[in-house]
Amino acid sequence: MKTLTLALSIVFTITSGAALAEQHGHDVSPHQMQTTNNVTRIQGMGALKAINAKAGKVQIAHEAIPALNWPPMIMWFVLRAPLPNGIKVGDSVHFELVQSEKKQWEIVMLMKM
Ligand SMILES: [Cu+2]
Repeated sequence: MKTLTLALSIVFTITSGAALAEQHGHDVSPHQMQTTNNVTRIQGMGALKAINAKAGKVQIAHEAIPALNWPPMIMWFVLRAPLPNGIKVGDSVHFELVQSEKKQWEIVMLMKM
């Protein structure tokens, strides 16, 4: 009986983990982040994967961002901050995100680590 309970809880853990990954969307505001006038800045770390200077976007393989319930993943971000001099694809970066009016998380600070 104990073995069965344990097995069931393992299955449950794996399933909920997968469900969480599927829910990871960047245009939806997580409910715990609702604020009125405060600007919430979220810290992130990762590796720079690509730069699209023309579109003002950077692709980052970011680490998990618990504050947003995001697992590690590779994604494009709108860059609202200047691209640091000499930064290149492959560099480790630290960044800060602010949510846009369209509920999109955009980079307002990008720094090479
Ligand atoms: Cu992401």
